[in-house]
This record gives sequence, C-alpha cells and structure tokens, in this order.
Amino acid sequence: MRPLIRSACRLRARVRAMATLPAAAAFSPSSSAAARPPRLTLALFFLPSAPAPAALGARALRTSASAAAAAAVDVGGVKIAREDVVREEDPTNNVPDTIYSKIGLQLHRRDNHPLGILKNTIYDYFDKNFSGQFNKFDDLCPLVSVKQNFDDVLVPADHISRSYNDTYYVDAQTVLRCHTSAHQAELLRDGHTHFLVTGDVYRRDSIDSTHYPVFHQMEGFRVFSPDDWSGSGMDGTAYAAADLKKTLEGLARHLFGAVEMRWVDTYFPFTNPSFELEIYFQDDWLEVLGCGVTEQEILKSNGRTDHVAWAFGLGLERLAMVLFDIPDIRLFWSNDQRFTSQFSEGKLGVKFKPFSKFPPCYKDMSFWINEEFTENNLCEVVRGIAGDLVEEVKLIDNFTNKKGLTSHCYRIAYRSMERSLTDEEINDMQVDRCS
Ligand code: FA5
Ligand code: MG
Repeated sequence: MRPLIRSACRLRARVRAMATLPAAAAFSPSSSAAARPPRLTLALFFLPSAPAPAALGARALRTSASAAAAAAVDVGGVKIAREDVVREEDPTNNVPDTIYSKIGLQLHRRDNHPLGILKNTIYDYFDKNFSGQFNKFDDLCPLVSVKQNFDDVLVPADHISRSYNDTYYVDAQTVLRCHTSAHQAELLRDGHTHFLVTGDVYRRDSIDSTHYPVFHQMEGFRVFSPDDWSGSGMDGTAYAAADLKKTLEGLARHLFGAVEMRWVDTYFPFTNPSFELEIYFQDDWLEVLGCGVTEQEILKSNGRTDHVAWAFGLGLERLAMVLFDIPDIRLFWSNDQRFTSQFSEGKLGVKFKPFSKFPPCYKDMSFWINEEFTENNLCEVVRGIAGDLVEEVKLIDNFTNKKGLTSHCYRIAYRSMERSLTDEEINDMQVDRCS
C-alpha cells in the first residue's frame, strides 16, 4: 500500500534490505515455469545513456492496450473521450489506455458488485445513525484539477504524491484524482456540511495482490458549528475528534460485528490531528482508513470560518477483500460469471468461493538502471504489455558493479484467473511487445 501522504520510498528500502548477489548469480539463466522461475534476461538494459522505462513504457502501453478502450464514456453527465485523457504526443500526459479503459466503469455503482454492496451498507449505517443528514455523491468526475487534488487540501508543493511517478496527469494542470479528498473544497463551497463521496481513484503504483492502479475510496465529511460543542466542556477540535472516532468505531462494528480495533496516530496535510483505524482480522492489523480533524485553513478558504470538521477516507477494496474473502484485487474487475454471480444486492459478507487457481508463470528480468529508473514506471510498462495477466512484480536482486552501474532483477508473476498460461505464450508476449 502506498500511502498518499507518507513519503517513504519502498523501492529504496527494499533495495537496501537485499543482499547484493554477485553478477553471475543475478544473470544466470534457468528454464522452467514451475516453482523455480526461469530467468528471462530480456533485451531491456537501461544503461545511463538509454531511455528510461518511463519513455519506453508510454509507447509500449499505448499500442498494446488500446483494444479495450472505448470511444467515449459518460461520467455524471460529463462525456470523456479517449483523446481527452490519453495524449500520445503530450509530454505532460502519462495516462495509458489501460487506465482510460477503467474510467466510467464505476464498480461502486453496481448494486450486485462487492464494492456496490459495501457502499450501500455504509450508506445504511449513516442513514440509520444520522437520519438523512449526509448528502451522497458517487458520480463526480474523476478528472480534477491539480488545485482540487492537491492545493485545496494543502498538499505541499514538493510532496512526492504530486510527482509524475505517483499520479496520472492528463496535462500539467489536470489529473485523475488520486483520492476522494479532491472534492472536499468544492462541496464545502457549495454549502454542504455532511457528505459522503464515493469514487474511483487512480495512482501509479507497484503490482501485487492488494495494489491496483485504480481503486475506490469513500470520503466522509462533517462540519460542526460552535453551538455543537459549546456545552460539551471540550474545545471544537477535541469534540470533533471524539465524534469522529465514535462514528467510525460504530461503522466498523456495523460492517464487521464485534472486532478488535485500534487507532494509530499519523500525518495528513489536510487534517490535524490525524489517525488511521486498524482492524484485527485474520491474525493481523489491517489499515482500513485515514481520517482526522480538518485543518482550519480548508474551512476558512471555503466559507466555514469558526467551524470545525472531521473527514475520513476509506479504501473500499481493502474492506471488501476482508469482508468477502476476495484474495486478489484484480478480481474486482472480472466479468467472469463465476465471480459476478457470487454476489447479490444487500448481501454483505458472503464468502467468495475461488473458482480456480491456475498456475503462475514466472519470468525474471534483469536490466541496468539509471537514476531515472523507478519501480512505478516499470510496473506501468509491464501492466501495459500484460494487462491483468500480471499478478506481481517483485525486486529479487540488486547489484552494483565496480564501475558503479546498478542492475535490478525483477520477478514477474503472470497468472490468469481464467485459464492456464503457457511458458511459450508469455515468452512470445514479452518478446513481441518489448522488441
Ligand atoms: C488518503 O487517500 C487520504 N485522502 C485519506 C483521508 C481522507 C485522510 C480525509 C484524512 C481525511 P491514504 O493514501 O492512506 O489516504 O488512503 C486511504 C485508504 O485508501 C487507505 O487506508 C486504504 O484503505 C486505501 N488505499 C490506499 N492506497 C490503496 C491501494 N493502492 N489499493 C487499495 N486501497 C488503497
Ligand atoms: Mg494510509
């Protein structure tokens, strides 16, 4: 999970943690699709003078995945055409067709889909406890301005989440929202004081069973006026923080029944204090949401001076994977009847019965990197070539030679959820599309 807000560099951390094997080990060939993966040393050597994966990726992506992209989609009455989002010649654009093809699908608006079932159950909780006070939005356009996504929620100018490595830019001023907090300011300005915003959000990220570049969040926001806290013996901030925790603990019980949970202090630019809620589930603590008391500046700038507010942002896939026992985040996008037929409106917590677990096909890929290399760019290239066949991309070796050149070896796990993959077809796909 890449936190929007923390700036930890997972790749660097992992690289540091790895023992550096001798070059011979890093590049030794082997061959089998079974437990010991073959080493496929593709002709992808990014020497310092060679193009970085970002540049290479953009081209690969745009030719390989366009078949799935529709001509135009409608989101809340806004028509979004491919050329509005994917601009091949524009260096300020980094949106591939694989991402465009997800815009407008709005899984959270399907009542028979696990994400729709979960959204409706959260709505039920707020309707029951706040009798219609919360306005609900689930159809706001995911194309937002840099101002909405970052400036309006006080994300610092140099924050890592603004980088082209982490965010999909349509142009220098427009992004695919990377969190539903992008809508806080406009809704406040429109006069809303209690609202829930559900939507698809987009982040360039690593690849594994819990990360997908498109996922879904629900934002909650509640404004208090001085009358609300004046008799409480608390100041506005303490009052809002207590109400926030009570509200979210109630929501967690509504979803999970009696569960162990804990609050963890954290940091977000738009809230202070800030917390994460973790739930103990299947022998581990799981972060399910971020939240906090809204920074005064946001309220002041949007017409609510002298008020306080709380806000939260929860990850729907995170919760749904736990509630429905869904083992791989790619499954949410499946149209396979064997997946879709297992879920129906109003039925939260029906346990998913895996219909297949086809064998993975592993390929290892070694290449020299330069200072421009990033893991997110590599993942984008791989996703552009293999689409949803790629299950995981994992750094397994990191080696620096005497001249200071560094090579990385990544293990790519390919696995179809519908059939067995052959070694040959994956070899062909890699060679065809990378040459
Ligand atoms: C945010 O996005 C903040 N906007 C949340 C927030 C809103 C905080 C309002 C305070 C006030 P973060 O990046 O941690 O924070 O993401 C929030 C939740 O989204 C996470 O707890 C997790 O459940 C989910 N999430 C984040 N990244 C992913 C991902 N790559 N895949 C699936 N779920 C994710
Ligand atoms: Mg987080």
